[in-house]
Amino acid sequence: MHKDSLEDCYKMSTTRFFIRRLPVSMLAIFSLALLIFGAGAAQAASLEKDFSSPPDTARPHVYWYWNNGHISREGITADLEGMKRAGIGGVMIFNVGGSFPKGPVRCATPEWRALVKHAVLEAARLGLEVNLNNSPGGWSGSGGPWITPELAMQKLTWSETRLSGGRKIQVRLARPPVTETYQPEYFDPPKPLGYYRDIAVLAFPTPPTEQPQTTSLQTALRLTASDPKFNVQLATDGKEETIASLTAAAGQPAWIQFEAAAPFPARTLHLDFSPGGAAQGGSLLASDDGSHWRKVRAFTSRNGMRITAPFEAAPARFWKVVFEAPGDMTIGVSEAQLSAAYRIEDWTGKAVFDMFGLDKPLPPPTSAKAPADSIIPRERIVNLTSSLKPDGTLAWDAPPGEWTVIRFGYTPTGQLTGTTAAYGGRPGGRQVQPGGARSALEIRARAVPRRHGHQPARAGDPPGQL
Ligand SMILES: [Ca+2]
Repeated sequence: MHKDSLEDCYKMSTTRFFIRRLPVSMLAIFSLALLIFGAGAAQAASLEKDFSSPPDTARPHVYWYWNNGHISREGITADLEGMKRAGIGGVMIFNVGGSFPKGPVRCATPEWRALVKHAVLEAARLGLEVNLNNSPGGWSGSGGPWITPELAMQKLTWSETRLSGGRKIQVRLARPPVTETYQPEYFDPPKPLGYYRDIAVLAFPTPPTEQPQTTSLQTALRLTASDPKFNVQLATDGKEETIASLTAAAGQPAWIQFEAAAPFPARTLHLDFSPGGAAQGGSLLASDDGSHWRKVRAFTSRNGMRITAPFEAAPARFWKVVFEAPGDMTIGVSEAQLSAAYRIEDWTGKAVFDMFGLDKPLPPPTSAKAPADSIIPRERIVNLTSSLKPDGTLAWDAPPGEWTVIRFGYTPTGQLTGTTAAYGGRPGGRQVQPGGARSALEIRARAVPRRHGHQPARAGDPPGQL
């Protein structure tokens, strides 16, 4: 639009012209005057009145924690009457467990439901609103005792079997590691679980670095450490729960060392740490004589749990892991292994098998650097799933060569929701995969009376499912 016609347009309306040219402060005064001397006078009076005596719709709501079954009719009434006196407008009932010892009323029992009903009716009497968190057990909207093992959150698990081909094979494949127990409630002893289902059986030619002649060299490595009290057995027994403590001498670095009788073609360093006992990082060094060292690579503990660090280096007789750690810190080594097999850097983190460190960036993919003899061509992978019998026996006419057979399955993670309030006489809460949430919501819906909030309850009201 042309400038002149734009001006004309403004002049067509005196008010608009006036307003457009007013400074902002003048506009504010003009608006305020309208508010005070017009209809705003009544509004101001109402605002003052509502401020001194707020309507129910403006009153605050609060969380109302029911601490692990410590609830009673008298307590509920006293709480609600106290909140009413304090000006509270409504509550959200939130059952929690956590570190509270169990109280007399267990969550989701008929007794508990009767108390929820009592709370809702008492709130209605007092003109308070009631909301319920969408799970009976605290932050456990995704799980509870109604979740059976097959609905629980699962993880992949597998076992490996090495065998020589060129013959008809009949072998029992080991059942992969399974979550055998879980602890359903805070103070309860563990209960059996042991749920497992097969997914697939795959076979592939065993890479040369993982064949017996190499793995036997790996097994023969001698492990020593800077700390004479370091328990080598605990660091090499294959169990995460057994831990070897490594304490540095004052002013000296802590280290462990692998020694071979002949140059060993190492390709991956594996370290597992105890919870809270991880080194911040460190370096891997190699030597031919145990005196003159060359640096192979550095590593850092991204998640404080585990390190899988591949590298390319010439075979050497001595391999030393030097840890970075504060001088007074004791490192807890669950497992330490130097392997001739190549593994992808931090593969357990990339597969989300590690609980921690997910907020930190993963190392870049290194598969492009993988040695050619460690790569398994897709076309060499044989699917043997249909040859697995229910008892775990595999019948296979195996082609010549060394083979690795992997039996994949799944088992519950064993993780529980928290802070789960105690449940009455049921197997206990398990976290679930999506789909189980519907069950949680159904349980919740059944607990809510059909009449609540400001609607006063009357004799003969439908009681819902309480
Ligand atoms: Ca161990």
